[in-house]
Amino acid sequence: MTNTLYDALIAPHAENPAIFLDLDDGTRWSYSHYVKRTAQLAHALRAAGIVPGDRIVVQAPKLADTIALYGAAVQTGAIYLPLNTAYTQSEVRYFIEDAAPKLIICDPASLAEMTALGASAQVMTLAANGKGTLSIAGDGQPTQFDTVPRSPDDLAALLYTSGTTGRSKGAMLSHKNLLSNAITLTDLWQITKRDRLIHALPIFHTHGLFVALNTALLAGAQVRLMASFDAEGVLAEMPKSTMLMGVPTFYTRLLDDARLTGDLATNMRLFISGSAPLLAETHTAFEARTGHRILERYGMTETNMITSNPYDGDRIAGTVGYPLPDTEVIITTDGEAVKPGEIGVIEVRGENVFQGYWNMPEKTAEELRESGFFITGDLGLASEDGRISIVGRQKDLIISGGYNIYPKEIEDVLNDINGVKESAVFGVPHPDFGESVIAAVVLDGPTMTDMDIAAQVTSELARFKQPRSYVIMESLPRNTMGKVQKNVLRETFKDIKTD
Ligand code: MLC
Ligand code: AMP
Repeated sequence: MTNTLYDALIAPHAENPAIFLDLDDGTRWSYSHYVKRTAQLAHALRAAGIVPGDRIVVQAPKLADTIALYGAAVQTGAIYLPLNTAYTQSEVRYFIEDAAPKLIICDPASLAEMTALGASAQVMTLAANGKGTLSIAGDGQPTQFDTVPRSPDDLAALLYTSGTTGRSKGAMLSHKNLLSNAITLTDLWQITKRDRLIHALPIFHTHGLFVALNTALLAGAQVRLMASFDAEGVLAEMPKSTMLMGVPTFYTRLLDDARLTGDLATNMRLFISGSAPLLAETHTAFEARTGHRILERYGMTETNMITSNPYDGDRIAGTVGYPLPDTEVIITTDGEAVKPGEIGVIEVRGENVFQGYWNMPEKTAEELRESGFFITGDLGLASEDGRISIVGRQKDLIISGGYNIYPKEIEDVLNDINGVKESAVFGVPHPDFGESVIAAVVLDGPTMTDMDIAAQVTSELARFKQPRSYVIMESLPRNTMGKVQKNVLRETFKDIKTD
């Protein structure tokens, strides 16, 4: 009996004494300890009634136990559903209603509201100090668990990604989707047990959860698990580490710190950037300062990683490199492949591509072709030798500090405010976050200020989605078809002050 992910990522470490997790408080978890703790939490999940296929919603701090919980979900055959810790109650309600989880794990501070939202779901807690009812339920349990068999096509995770319609879609990721990508990346980036990864990303998204942790587990690498990114902490870890995975904001913030030098980074082997476009100037400045050329790669929640610049060979600023081995990329217009050098939509096919959207067969059919190609909504071109550059997005999307923000979701919230007639949300360049969210608002009456609007948005939207500036307009610019011209708004307000 096999369990695709567990057998490859976790089981081999049962007797491995090497350090897996090196935590902020100086605590270190060996790989074998991780395997044991995963088994204890698997018993806790089973005691909570979890059976294969059940969804477990996790909105929990970044802890070793959270990573053991991920392992325990895999080991019990459950579907792991992590949520951004910044989401408001109103945002979380949707995910819980849509995914109908059997169990919710949350911070004790959210216990009452999660219990109210959770309907029939059980709720357990995991606090930033590691305490909570989940930990207690795991303590004292046996350190071995009969792993539940799971085949390559069974689901391992459900990751929600916002959509252009304003409704988030749950991307169904199978054991095979996750494992195939981890194997490819570990091999391509030459990750081994000699590596020590500085892990400063959140663990509720593909980047920090799968790209970083699945590859580390596969290779047996050490992970310096930092609760969150701070430039000073990352710089302090560099002399003892070999790899960093980050969003472009990590690199601009590191460059803002004079302590980043080539000497500090001599032990480092690889700096990887993704989740948002890395400006060529950041790439160049980073090389000038440290001697390291950042390796940029491109991916999506639905597809895991799609392309990567080469490990050996030219890492070219402004390009996202070549399709990963076993991953096909085509550039299309109206579904037809275009010639090298021509711009079109990036489509991708391979074992890494998800199984469809949870409960949304029509959305799945729109974006995932029967041929297996997934339509990313990113615009790009391929060079003669197959190197991909991303030149824009077909989808109306803002990426701020690596977080995706869909304007439609913000516009829906704004348009629901009494006194707001209509709105248009768009992104403008931002030196720290890459892009920043701006809202143009047309009022029904004269009495509202941007402060009034902002106050009403706060309880609805996570902070990172909230507009950083509002412009009150008489009317929105529209083309002859009546469509709001966001390009005009972006151009008009490109220099607007944001915090
Ligand atoms: C935090 N804030 C943000 C923000 N992150 N605002 C806009 N965009 C963001 N990305 C807000 C907070 O609410 C707060 O508001 C203020 O900024 C400071 O918060 P903080 O807690 O101090 O966070 P900060 O250090 O600023 O966080 C920035 C960051 C973080 C870049 C370190 O956002 C981050 O870790 N991003 C990584 C996202 C990620 O993992 N993406 C991968 C998606 S997977 P105020 O008002 O209180 O100041 C994917 C696929 C792929 O895309 O290819 O990888
Ligand atoms: P998500 O939906 O959070 O998984 O984000 C996926 C999106 O992030 C992609 O569709 C791209 O638009 C964007 N993205 C990821 N990596 C890169 C990159 N290296 N360069 C530009 N955009 C990227």
